[in-house]
Amino acid sequence: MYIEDTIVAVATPPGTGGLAVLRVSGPAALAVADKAFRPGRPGAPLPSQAPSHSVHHGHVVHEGMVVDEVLVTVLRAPRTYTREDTVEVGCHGGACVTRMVLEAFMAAGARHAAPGEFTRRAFLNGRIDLAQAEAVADLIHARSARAALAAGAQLSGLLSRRIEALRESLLNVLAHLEAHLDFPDEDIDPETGARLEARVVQALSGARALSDSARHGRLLREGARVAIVGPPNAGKSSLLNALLGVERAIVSDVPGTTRDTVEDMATVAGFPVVLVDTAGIRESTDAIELEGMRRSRDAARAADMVLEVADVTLPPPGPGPMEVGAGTACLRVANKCDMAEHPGFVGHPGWIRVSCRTGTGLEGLREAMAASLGGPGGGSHAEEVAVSARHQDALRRSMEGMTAALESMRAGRALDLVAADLRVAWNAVGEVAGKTTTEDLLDRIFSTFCIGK
Ligand SMILES: Nc1nc2c(ncn2[C@@H]2O[C@H](COP(=O)(O)OP(=O)(O)OP(=O)(O)O)[C@@H](O)[C@H]2O)c(=O)[nH]1
Ligand SMILES: [Mg+2]
Repeated sequence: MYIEDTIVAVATPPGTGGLAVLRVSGPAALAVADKAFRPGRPGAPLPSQAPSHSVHHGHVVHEGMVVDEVLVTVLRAPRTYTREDTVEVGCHGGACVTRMVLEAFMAAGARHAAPGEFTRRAFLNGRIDLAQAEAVADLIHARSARAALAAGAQLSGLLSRRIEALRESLLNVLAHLEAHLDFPDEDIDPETGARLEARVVQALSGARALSDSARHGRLLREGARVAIVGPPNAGKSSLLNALLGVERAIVSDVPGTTRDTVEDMATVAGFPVVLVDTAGIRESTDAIELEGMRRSRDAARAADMVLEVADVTLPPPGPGPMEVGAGTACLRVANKCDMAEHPGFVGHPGWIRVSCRTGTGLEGLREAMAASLGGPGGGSHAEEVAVSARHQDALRRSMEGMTAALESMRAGRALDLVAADLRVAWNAVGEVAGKTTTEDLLDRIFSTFCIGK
C-alpha cells in the first residue's frame, strides 16, 4: 500500500530524560531530514545520500537556528518498522527541546502522527497483521513479566499462525464444496463428506481452544482482581501490605479497622493483580460498618480470586457466608502462624499457613495464587496464547458459523447453505488477523495506542 504523506512524532514518553527519540516515516522522510538536519562535519552525507541503517552526528536546524545536537539514524524501506523510509532522531530529552526538534521536522514537511499511526502503517504495508499490531500495544502496556511475554509471543505471530491454520482448513473445505456446486448433479461421496465434516469439527475445536484463552488474556491484560475477605482482625490488611510490599492499608488490633475497600496493583509470580482489601464481616448495627461490609461482598462477587483469611489462633470458620462469582478461585489463608494454632486448625488441610508478621509462607501463597491463575498450558510462558475480547467475539461468530454448517452437513441440506455458513466462519476468523476489517475498527484499535508508536 502506498501512503503519500510523511509523519513525525516523539516516540519516547513526555517529560524530561537523558534522551528522546523522534520518528519520521513516509516517502519524504529522507527529504524532510535533509532539510531539518545539518551534518556535523563538512562533506558528511545528508540523510538522503546516506546508506540504510547508518547513524549520523549533526544538528537540527530550524529557521537558520541550531535547535539541538542529535544523532540521526537513516533506515530505508523496506527493512523498517513501517516498511517506509524512516529516520530516527535521538535528541536531548527535555520537554522544550523535544518540542523544538519536532517543530523543525514539521516545518520541513512532516505531519504530526496520530496515535498508533506508525504501527497502523506497519499493518497497512503488510509487515504485521492486526493481531500482531494489537500485541504492540499489549507489550507497551504490559504490567507484569508474564503479560509482556504473552504479548511478545503474539507479536512474533503465535496467534496469527493459529488463525492462519484455521483459515486454511475452512478454505480447503469451502473449495471442495464450491467445486461441487459447479456440478450440482454429482453428490459428494460419503467418504469425502465425512472427511470434510471432520475438518470442520477440528477447526471448531481449534477456535474453541483459542476462545477459551480469553479469560487468561483478560487476566494478563487487566490483572486479576483478588479480594481479601474474612472476619475482623484476621490480618487482611496485613496481608494486603505484605503482598504489596508497602504499608498501604492501616493495620491495628482494633477489630473493624478497615471500613472501606482499599485496592492497589501488584505482581504475583509474574501475573498482574489488583489486590482489594475489604472490611471484616461480623454482626454490626453501625451504618458505616454495614456499608463497608456490603462493599466487601461486592468485591468478593466481582473478584477473579478470593483469599479468605482466618486467624489461626481462633477456631476455623465454617464455609464462608461470602458469595463469589462462578469460576472464581478461592484460596483459604490461615494467618498468624507465628503463634500457636487453635486445636481446630491442627492438621486441618486446605489452609495455606502464613504469617504476615514474619513473612513465613507468603512465597507459598504467591505460588498457589499463580498456579490458580495459571491458565491453559501452564508450562512455557513463551507459548502462551491469550486472546483479547475482540478476538473472542470474532471467534464466537466463527464458531456459530461452523456449528450451523455442521448441522446442515449432518442434516444433508443443500451444499450452498453449508458453504454460506462456512464463509461467515471464515470471514469472522479472518477478523482476528485483520484480513477482513473496516476503517472504523482500525480507528478504534489504533486510537488506544500512544502517539509515536
Ligand atoms: N502475631 C501476628 N499478628 C498479626 C499477623 N498479621 C496481623 N497481625 C495482627 O493482627 C491485628 C489485625 O491485623 P489487621 O491486618 O488490621 O486485620 P484486618 O483483618 O485487616 O482487620 P479489620 O480491618 O479490622 O477487619 C493487628 O494487630 C496485626 O498486627 C501475624 O502474622 N502474626
Ligand atoms: Mg483491615
